[in-house]
Amino acid sequence: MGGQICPPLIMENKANFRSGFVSIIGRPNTGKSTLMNRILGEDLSITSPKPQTTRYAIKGIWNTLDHQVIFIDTPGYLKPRYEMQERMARYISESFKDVDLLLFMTQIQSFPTDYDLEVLDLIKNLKCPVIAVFNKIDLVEEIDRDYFIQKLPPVVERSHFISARLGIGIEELKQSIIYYIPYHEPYYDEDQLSDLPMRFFAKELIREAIFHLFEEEIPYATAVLIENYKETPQKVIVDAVIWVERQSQKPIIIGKGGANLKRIREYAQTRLSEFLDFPVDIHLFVKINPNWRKKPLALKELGFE
Ligand SMILES: Nc1nc2c(ncn2[C@@H]2O[C@H](COP(=O)(O)OP(=O)(O)OP(=O)(O)O)[C@@H](O)[C@H]2O)c(=O)[nH]1
Ligand SMILES: [Mg+2]
Repeated sequence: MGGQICPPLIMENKANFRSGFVSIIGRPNTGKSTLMNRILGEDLSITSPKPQTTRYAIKGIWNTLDHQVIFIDTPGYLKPRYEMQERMARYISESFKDVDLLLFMTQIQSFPTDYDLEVLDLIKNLKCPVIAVFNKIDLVEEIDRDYFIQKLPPVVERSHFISARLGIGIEELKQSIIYYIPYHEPYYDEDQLSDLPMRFFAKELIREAIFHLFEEEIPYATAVLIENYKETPQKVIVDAVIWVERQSQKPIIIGKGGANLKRIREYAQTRLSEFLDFPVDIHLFVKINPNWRKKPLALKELGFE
């Protein structure tokens, strides 16, 4: 291992190959993760109707014979209120660096909000090209495209009007994205969908279950840690701990006779085994970690450096 993998013949064939990085940014809940999943054709990044579903910058890799585009799906930008949000904000600005293209994502039915304007202000002096993506066009009757386009700063080179959920306008957007990707050999293995390990997806699917099954504060007050991820010939075994912030949240997560915990487990188990195409057993434990969102050590354990 560790030697040169590509023989020269393959490199020659790849003279016209394009590869590069695209960051998707925008306020929470506009459909960034839905768009990335739509382009990849896989539910890689978790989505939910609640804002701030994505907590980490998630790389998704779109491979074809001619190109490899690495998307960075970022958490929706919010003003930092907690230590965690501050780290998320840092993540987002990190994700602007060294990308070949930025997708500024918003939703058409409420553009521009103050958040949109803040994000646009953040990127107005960037060196890399920016495409504006107006999502959720399925929710409006008519679109006066010029009205929206004239509100964008000059750094935005193109605009697309799409529905990530219904798959409208996606082909044209893909073409625009490729236009900005430079000629370069692939950065990752071409059969790879992400740079993240499987235990990360296990964790994210448990979080997605919590986002879908609980209202209000609970999804934001919980974190998931994978303590053990084991692949056996028969199945994958995952032991995960769900952190809650307060004593009172523990019975809510567990539910009557363990009913809620069972629903989380079944949801995540089904999704993960679909994703892996392999049987999965998930075991869940609930622990109280008071105010973990404000604790640097706890956040470090969750992977927020
Ligand atoms: N009607 C409609 N809903 C959409 C569309 N795209 C996404 N959604 C919904 O919008 C909600 C938010 O989508 P996400 O993809 O999680 O949004 P996000 O921008 O990644 O959100 P954060 O990770 O919280 O920043 C989900 O309920 C999606 O199903 C669309 O084109 N039309
Ligand atoms: Mg997201």
